[in-house]
Amino acid sequence: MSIQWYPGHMTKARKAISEAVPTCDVVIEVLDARMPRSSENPLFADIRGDKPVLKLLSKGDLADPEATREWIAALEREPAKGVGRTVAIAITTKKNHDTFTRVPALCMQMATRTNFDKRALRALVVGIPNVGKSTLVNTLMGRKVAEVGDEPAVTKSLQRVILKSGMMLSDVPGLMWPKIEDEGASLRLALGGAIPETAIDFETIAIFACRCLGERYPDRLKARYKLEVLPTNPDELLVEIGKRRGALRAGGKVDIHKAADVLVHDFRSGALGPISLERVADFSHGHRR
Ligand SMILES: Nc1nc2c(ncn2[C@@H]2O[C@H](COP(=O)(O)OP(=O)(O)OP(=O)(O)O)[C@@H](O)[C@H]2O)c(=O)[nH]1
Ligand SMILES: [Mg+2]
Repeated sequence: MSIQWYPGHMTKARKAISEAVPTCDVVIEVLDARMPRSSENPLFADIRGDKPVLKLLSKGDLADPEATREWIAALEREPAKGVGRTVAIAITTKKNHDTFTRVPALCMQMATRTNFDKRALRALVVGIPNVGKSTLVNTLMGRKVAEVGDEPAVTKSLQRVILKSGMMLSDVPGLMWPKIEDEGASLRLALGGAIPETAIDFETIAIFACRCLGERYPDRLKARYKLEVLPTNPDELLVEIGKRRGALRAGGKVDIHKAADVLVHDFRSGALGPISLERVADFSHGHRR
């Protein structure tokens, strides 16, 4: 299964991003801390060329802290294309003050342009849809200037803002790539909320969640849904979750769509606790899940 979801505004966004890169000092690439690898759009490496890149693992509160530490170390080990090195940090709206102070300071350190007032540097915020780019721009501005929403493709065009410090930030629409070939990556992105329900069926996402979380975080599922034994079959697990959470149709039969809704929303909201769908080790030694 591969996913094709590339709405028209993304073609325009890709062009706008490519045009904005030459005049920016730093590219801030926002990744989803729960799935840093799948949320890394392969187009960005080409588009940004050799501009310094600050990788922000967003939604840090929703990810497993140990996995996030491993990812930061792994991302920082990756060779940078241009001058300097790749810098990665985790951010979360639970610690806005940290983001507010650390991100501009890192951008200033990373900028390579000489003979200019570093307070006036220009940063371009890129990333996949729904990863938290506009939220970041609002945090750095200290007030709401960009539309934010819990669904992909909220931002439809490039928006420039100037921080109090003089730094210019560009918020851009989330960008996907035309065809996501990797099935696991597609499902993780959909579970995380980067791909809309219109492009991938909710039940497929929930069955994937049952399989993936059943393997990685069985105790969380047991605790949340008060299950003593976890069915190993993902379809059966979803039925059990439906029963436990009262996702029933008239007559008492489990409503699978409602059960899927419960599980996916529990994951996205953090009700299952901090969860990482990808670990660095999954991608080493030629092992890819
Ligand atoms: N739990 C949690 N949610 C976050 C965090 N940052 C952003 N969000 C939520 O993620 C959702 C998407 O945020 P946006 O800032 O609109 O994402 P975006 O990357 O601009 O999305 P597009 O414009 O669609 O590309 C919103 O519901 C935010 O509240 C975070 O650190 N923690
Ligand atoms: Mg946005």
